Amino acid sequence: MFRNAIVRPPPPNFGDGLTTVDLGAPDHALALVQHEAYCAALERCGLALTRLPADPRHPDSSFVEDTAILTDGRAILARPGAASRRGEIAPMRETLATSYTRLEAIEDPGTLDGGDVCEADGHVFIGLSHRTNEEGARQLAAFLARGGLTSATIDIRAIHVILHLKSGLAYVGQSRVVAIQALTAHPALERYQVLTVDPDEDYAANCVLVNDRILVPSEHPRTLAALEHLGLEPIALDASEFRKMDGGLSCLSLRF
Ligand code: CIR
Repeated sequence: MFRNAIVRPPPPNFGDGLTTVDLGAPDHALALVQHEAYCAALERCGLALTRLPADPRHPDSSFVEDTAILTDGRAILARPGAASRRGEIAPMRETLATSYTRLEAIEDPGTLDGGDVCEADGHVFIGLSHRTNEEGARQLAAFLARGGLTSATIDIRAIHVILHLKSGLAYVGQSRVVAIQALTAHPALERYQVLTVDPDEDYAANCVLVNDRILVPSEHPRTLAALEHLGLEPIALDASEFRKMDGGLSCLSLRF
């Protein structure tokens, strides 16, 4: 059960952030509207929000999920694979210090983005990506093991349609995952019921289970219907402006 979330709105220079997609420049005013709707949805799911101020020093800083990994009572600061995002960690350390007595951190030469970490009821999938390296994954696995959690790595470096593991994989409870086709047959998912998204709807694999609701990007009707079929209650949210910067719904909050 999540009770809290940390969010940070996109700064005016949000379009100067990193992106690999060619969807045009994001509209900042619209991104703010979409971010506010996202925050309202989290509140509807029962979460209390810590709203951090926009940080123009770091254009990608609205993607707070990448800065830390939060499990029951434990927190570890990430070490982003992109050098331009490393400065996002110190402010997050201060924020998390108000909720966590002990903070650990991924150390050099490890790199790890929170978007590569997918928790599934006590078991954690760690993506090896162009952002998260083997050393970062090893450090995280050791940290998780100390808290009684198991983990497995999933190498996504050859899957060019996703930036992070969670761009293509979501845990939706009761041993069920939503995944893009390229991940469906991965041995790490053997024991799970896999709902494969239609290739036209890859972006919807980044959906977010928040207590008894699930956040889904709008305009992905087949995924939405499939989730409803599983008995889940979706909240559809437009994330078009974040998508232009390679971001999805999960990236926009740290939930704990
Ligand atoms: C980046 O490239 O780091 C940002 N523009 C997007 C990060 C998206 N985060 C995520 O998928 N967890």
